[in-house]
Amino acid sequence: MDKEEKKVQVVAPEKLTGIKLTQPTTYAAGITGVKVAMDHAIKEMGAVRAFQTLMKMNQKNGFDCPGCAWPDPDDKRSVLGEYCENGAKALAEEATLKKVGIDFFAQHSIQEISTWSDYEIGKSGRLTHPMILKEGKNHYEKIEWQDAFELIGKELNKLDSPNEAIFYTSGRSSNEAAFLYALFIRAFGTNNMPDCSNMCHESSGVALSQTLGIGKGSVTLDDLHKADVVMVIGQNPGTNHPRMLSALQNCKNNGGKIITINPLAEAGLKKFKNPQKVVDYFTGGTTLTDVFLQVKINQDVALLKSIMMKLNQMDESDGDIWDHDFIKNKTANYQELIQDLKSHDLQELIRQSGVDENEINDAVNILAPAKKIIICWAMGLTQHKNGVENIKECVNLLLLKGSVGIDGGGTCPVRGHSNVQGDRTVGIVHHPNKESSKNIERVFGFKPAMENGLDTVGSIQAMYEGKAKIFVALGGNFVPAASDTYYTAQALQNCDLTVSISTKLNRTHLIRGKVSLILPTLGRSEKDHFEGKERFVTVENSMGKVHASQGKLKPASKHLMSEPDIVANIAEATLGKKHVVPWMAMAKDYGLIREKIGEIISGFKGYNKNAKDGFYLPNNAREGDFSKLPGGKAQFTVCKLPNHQLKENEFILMTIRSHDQFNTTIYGLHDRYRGIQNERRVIFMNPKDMDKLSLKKLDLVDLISEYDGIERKANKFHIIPYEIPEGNLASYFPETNVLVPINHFADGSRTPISKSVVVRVAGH
Ligand SMILES: Nc1nc2c(c(=O)[nH]1)N[C@H]1C(S)=C(S)[C@@H](COP(=O)(O)OP(=O)(O)OC[C@H]3O[C@@H](n4cnc5c(=O)[nH]c(N)nc54)[C@H](O)[C@@H]3O)O[C@H]1N2
Ligand SMILES: Nc1nc2c(c(=O)[nH]1)N[C@H]1C(S)=C(S)[C@@H](COP(=O)(O)OP(=O)(O)OC[C@H]3O[C@@H](n4cnc5c(=O)[nH]c(N)nc54)[C@H](O)[C@@H]3O)O[C@H]1N2
Ligand code: SF4
Ligand SMILES: [Mo]
Repeated sequence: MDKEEKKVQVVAPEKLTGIKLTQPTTYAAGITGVKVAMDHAIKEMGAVRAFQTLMKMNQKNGFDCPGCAWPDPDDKRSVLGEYCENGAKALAEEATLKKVGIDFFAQHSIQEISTWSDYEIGKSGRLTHPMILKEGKNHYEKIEWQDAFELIGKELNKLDSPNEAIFYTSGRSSNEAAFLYALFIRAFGTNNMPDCSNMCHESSGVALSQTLGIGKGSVTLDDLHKADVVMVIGQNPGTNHPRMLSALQNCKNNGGKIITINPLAEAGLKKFKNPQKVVDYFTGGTTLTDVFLQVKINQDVALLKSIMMKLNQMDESDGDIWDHDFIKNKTANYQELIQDLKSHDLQELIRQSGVDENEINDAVNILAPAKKIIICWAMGLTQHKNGVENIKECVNLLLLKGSVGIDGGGTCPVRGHSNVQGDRTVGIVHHPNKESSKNIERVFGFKPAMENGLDTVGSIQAMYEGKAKIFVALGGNFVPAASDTYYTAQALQNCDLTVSISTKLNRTHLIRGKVSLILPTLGRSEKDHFEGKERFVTVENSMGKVHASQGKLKPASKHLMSEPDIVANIAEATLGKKHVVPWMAMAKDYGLIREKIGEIISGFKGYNKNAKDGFYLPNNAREGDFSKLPGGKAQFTVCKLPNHQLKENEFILMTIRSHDQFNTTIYGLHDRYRGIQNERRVIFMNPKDMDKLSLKKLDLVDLISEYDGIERKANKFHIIPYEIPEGNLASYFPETNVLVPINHFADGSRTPISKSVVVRVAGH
C-alpha cells in the first residue's frame, strides 16, 4: 500500500446529499410519527420481527428501550405499545439484520470505510466477531476471544503505571456491566473513568450536588402529571425524549401550565398529537406550551434573573410569592441571592435575554401563584462555560418557591442515554466515593484505587501528550462524540492499544492505536444466554427507578459475548485467576453481581428480589432532606452573567441533534420537524443575519472558530433561514465537533461548550 492510502479520514467527508426543504411542522408525533417508526423498524428488522419485538419494549418482563432514559409508567403500561418513533428507530438500529462480519473487513480497508459518511458506516450493520487491526495493517482480521483478552491483559500489565490506561463508558451499559467494569478498573489501580456524562449532564450533577446534595433530579413521572407549572428549558423533547410529551399532555389535562425557554420553537413543544389517542387525530392534539420565551443562546441566566426580579418585586409588595417558611427553615444564602438580584438593571437583563418583556410578564404571572413547579432541562443548559451556574439559577427559582421536596415539584434533568444514570450510580466516576471504596475493601478484600482519575477532556489530553497509552471503551463512539475531532483522533492514534466493546461499527474503530481491537457485544434487545440459562440485566431511568431488562431477540451472531462476560474476561486476563474478586462467577450469575452491588452501594438492598418489579433509589432532595449540605440547608447561589465578547461578524453556534440521529448514530438524513429533508450539512440562521452577510437560502458557507489563536474549520453547509435569535446559529453534532476547542469547557464540570461555540461564517 502506498503512503496516501494509509491515511484514515478522521471526520466524515464534507459531502452534500441533496437537500429538500419543507415547512417546519407545528406539532410532534401524530400519524406521521407512527409511520416513520414502522418504516424504520420494518426496513431494518423485517415486519414480523419488528412488530413482535416492539410490543415487548418498555413492558414489564420485556426489555428497556435502548434509546433515551425517559421512564416508563410505574403501573399500567399501554397495550398499544410503550414506545415512540425514536425508540422504534433505536431498536431498528440495534436489531438490524445487516451484518459486519469477517468478509466485510476483508473486503473494506479502514481507509476505505473512513471515506463513508457516519450514516453509511452505521448502516453497515451489526458486528459479529472479535476483530484485530494489527500494527501496520489496513484491514481488521478475526481474532479468538481468548487471544484478545490475553493481549489486553498483557498490554495493561506492561504499563509503567495503571494511570496510563483510560477506560471510557457510554451510557448504554447495564448496571451489572458497569459495576463490574468499575470494580475491575479500580482493582487494576486507576480511576481514569471518562464517561459520556462528562460531555452531557456533568454540569447538572455538579450543580445539583452542591445545592441540593444529590447529583440527580428529584421528581418522578407522577410529579410531572401533578405539577402546576413545568418549565422546559434547553431541551427538545419532541425529538430526544418523545414520550415526555405524553407526560406534558397529562400535566396540561390536569390543569398545569407549560413555559418553554429555547432559542428555537421546537415542534414538540408547541403541539403534540398523541399517537395513542384517537381523539388527537380529530382535534388536532394538545397545545403544550402556554408561554414560549425565545431566549438568545446562553442568556438563560439573564432571563431567569429577570423573572426572579419581577417575582421578588411582587413578593416585596404583596408577600406570598416566595415560600418564606421553606426559605427560613431549609435554605442558606437567601439574602445574598436577593441582594444580587437587586444589583442588576432589570431592563438590561431583559435586553440581554433577547425576550420581549410582555412575554416575560406572562411567565411571571403563571409562576407567581404556583407552588408545584418542575424545571426540566437538558443540553441547552449544561454545555456552556457557565453550564453549572445555569442549573444553579434554576435551583434558585425552585428554592424561592419552596418547590423542592414536594409532590408535583422539583428538579428534572432529563437524562440522555438509557442507563447513563445507572452507570454513574454503580461506580463509573472518576472521583472515587469514600464510602463505597470502604465497602469494596470490606466485601472483596482489596484496596481500590483512591487517587482522582481523568475525565473525558483530561483523558484526551493525556493520550495526546503521550501520558496515557491504552484506551478501552465500553460502548460509545468516542472520536466524533468528543470535542475537537482532529485533536481527539490524534490522541487515540498515539495509543499503543485501543479497544472498543461495541454493538455496531463506528468511526472510532477506524482511528487506531498501534493495535486495535473490536469486541462485539449483545444489545439490549437480545437474549442473553449462559449455559442454557437466560439472564437479565437492570438499568436506572432518568427518575432514579431501577428495573429489569430482558432481551427477546436471537443475538445478531453466536460469537457475541455479553458486556459482563467481556469485562470479567479482561479482568481475569489482567489480574490473574487467583484474584480476590470471583470475576468469572460474577459474570456467569448476574444475581451475584447484584448481591455485591447491594452490599456496596446504598439503596440497593433486596436488589435481586425487587429487580423485576423495579424500585426507586433513595433521593434526599425528593424527601426535602438537605442534612448533608453545609448547615443542613439547601444552598442558594449567586450566579454571574455569561460574558461573550463577540467581534463583528461573530456568531454563537449551538451544536444540536436532528430528529434522525442518536448522538453519533445517524438514523436518517431528515430533520422532519425543522423542515429539512435529506441533508445534515445545514446551518439555521436568522433572515436578518442572512441579509447582513448577503446570504441567500441554501447558499454554501464554511464555519470557522478561533480560540487561543487556533483556527478550526468545518466546511460546506447550506444556509437555512430560520426563526432563531439574531446573532445565533444552530447546526448538527457531530459534523460541527471539529469547531469545539478541547480546552474550553464548563467551569466546575468540564463539559465541552458544545452549545456556545463562537464562530465566523465565510463563503464556501
Ligand atoms: N432521538 C434521540 N434521542 C436522544 C438523543 C439523540 O441523539 N437522539 N440523545 C440522547 C442524549 S445522550 C441526550 S444528552 C439527550 C439530549 O437532549 P437535548 O438536550 O434535547 O438535545 P439537543 O439536540 O442537544 O438539544 C438541545 C436543545 O436546547 C436548545 N438550546 C441550545 N442552547 C440553548 C441555550 O443556551 N438556552 C436554552 N434555553 N436552550 C438552548 C436547543 O435549541 C435544543 O432545543 O437526548 C437523548 N435522547
Ligand atoms: N458537539 C456536540 N458534541 C456532543 C454533544 C452535543 O450536543 N454536541 N452531546 C454529547 C453527549 S450529551 C453525549 S451523551 C455524547 C455521546 O457519546 P457516546 O456515548 O460516546 O456516543 P454514541 O453516539 O451514543 O455511541 C454510539 C455507539 O455506541 C455503541 N453501542 C450502542 N449500543 C451499545 C450497547 O448496548 N453496548 C455497547 N457496548 N455499545 C453500544 C455502538 O457501537 C454505537 O456506534 O456525545 C457528546 N458530544
Ligand atoms: S421516550 Fe426514549 S425511552 Fe421512551 S420509547 Fe422513546 S426513545 Fe425509548
Ligand atoms: Mo447525553
